[in-house]
Amino acid sequence: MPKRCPQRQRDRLAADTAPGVITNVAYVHGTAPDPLHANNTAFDPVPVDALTNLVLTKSTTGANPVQAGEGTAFTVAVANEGPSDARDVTVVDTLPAGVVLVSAGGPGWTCAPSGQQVTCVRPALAAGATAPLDVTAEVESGVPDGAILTNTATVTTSTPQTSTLDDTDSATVTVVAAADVSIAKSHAPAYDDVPAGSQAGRTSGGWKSIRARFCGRYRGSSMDQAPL
Ligand SMILES: [Ca+2]
Ligand SMILES: [Ca+2]
Repeated sequence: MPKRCPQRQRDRLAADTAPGVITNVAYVHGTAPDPLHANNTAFDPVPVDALTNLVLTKSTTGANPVQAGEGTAFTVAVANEGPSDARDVTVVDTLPAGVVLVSAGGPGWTCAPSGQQVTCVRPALAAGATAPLDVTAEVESGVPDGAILTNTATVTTSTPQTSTLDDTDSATVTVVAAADVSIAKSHAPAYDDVPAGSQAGRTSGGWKSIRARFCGRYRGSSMDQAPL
């Protein structure tokens, strides 16, 4: 009866090990004559499953409050808590009405806008790594003062997760409507040097031009005329 000598060995699989089956092979040989070599090798197939947990965090990194008609920025951070690498990682960022996408991107991400959404993908995210994603946008000039706009992003992966409750996060910006209003007045040269106390402008039917210019956030009339 041959003497058995059990041995234990623990190995850690690499985080990027693809799901499937790996086979552990052990071989033994000795110096003494062995009449049967067929039993000197053992195979142990081990099924491998990938498991991960992505956590998405969204924050406002641009102007907040932001003036209507101006830009702001958001950052999305996707962290992989492991233990496995996450594959086919996709972030969908949805901008609220009144906000127009300017740009989106980050190292390792490929982004494509579609309407109020921008979809960013990457083939994998290593366990323990964090992948930032920057989104810049402009608030439309007609958004009313005091409006609170919410930007929401969600991450998905083809790798099974331990939790999907932390896959979505939102960030808000408060809108401040402001207008840089200026006005310039002028009169026709014929009414230069009008004597004090006269109403030359009014009795002659002349017109005074009043130009009002609204710079920036509000759309309005740029010129108005009124009789003296
Ligand atoms: Ca043998
Ligand atoms: Ca998750």
